Amino acid sequence: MQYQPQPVIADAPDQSAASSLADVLRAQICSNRDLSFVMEAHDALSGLIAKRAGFKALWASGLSIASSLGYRDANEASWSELVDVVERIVDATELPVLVDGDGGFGNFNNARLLARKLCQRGAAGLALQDSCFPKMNSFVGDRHPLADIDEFCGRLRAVKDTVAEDLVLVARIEALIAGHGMDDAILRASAYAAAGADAILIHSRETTADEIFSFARAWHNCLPVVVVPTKYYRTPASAYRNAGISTVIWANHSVRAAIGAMQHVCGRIISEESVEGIEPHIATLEAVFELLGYDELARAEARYLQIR
Ligand code: SPV
Ligand code: MG
Repeated sequence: MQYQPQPVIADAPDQSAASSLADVLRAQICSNRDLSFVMEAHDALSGLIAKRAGFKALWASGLSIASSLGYRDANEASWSELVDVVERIVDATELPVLVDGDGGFGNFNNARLLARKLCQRGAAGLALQDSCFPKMNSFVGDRHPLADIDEFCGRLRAVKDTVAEDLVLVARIEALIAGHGMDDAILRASAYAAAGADAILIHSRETTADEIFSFARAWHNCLPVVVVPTKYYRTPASAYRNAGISTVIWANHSVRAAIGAMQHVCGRIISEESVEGIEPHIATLEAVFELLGYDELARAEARYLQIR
């Protein structure tokens, strides 16, 4: 039988796009000209849903990933579990993913190892926060010991020396969470900028964005500012634009939506002993197959399975 060359695969992933995800993320986060929005993902499915909704970048949230793995957001999940999840999010979505790396899982050495592994798995950025290991979620309790400034700068420099421009490095300041006040937050921002951070994430547990805006005024956008409006969720996007904020991270809203929806459905099924009532309110199987690209598999089967 004569050999027939096969056409190239139309659905093959665009490798050239994958290699520049850090540049794409940098263009979003490090631009003060327009406000960017980054959406939480805790697995490939939530990443795909965010992509379909129109988000151009994802936040691999420590809280959300820990929750979906059944851990508390207190460094119970290991760095290798984190990078495994990140790899699936990147692979499925081909979007730039900014990874919540907590404090880097230890000292400078753990932080640079994490950064190298994240690069290998296709992450586009790493947010490192100035907390001690093990960290505790910023909204839990009042004990949030901060890292020494010079020690944390060592973590940032080690990451930068290891991955250079291949990862966007976001230095996250927990000074306001820890009750250290604005002067310490600004001091830390200056030190982290000098240590090589590409952007500053200033975190707050206040229910208004006032202290975030005070920080932005005092900081004068010396580096782009990233914010996480989890507690000050009533603040409109226009206020961030007016303050020159570069990026807003919606940090945990998909996992919280999923928890609410699953609790509701499980509750109804157990009380009604039937799934009839909830069927119109949940995703159809067709929607699941469409989201996960089963049509591509059907086309690939037609091309490769040689069914006669
Ligand atoms: C996360 O998403 O894990 C964060 C943001 O660090 S928050 O939980 O809001 O502190
Ligand atoms: Mg976190």
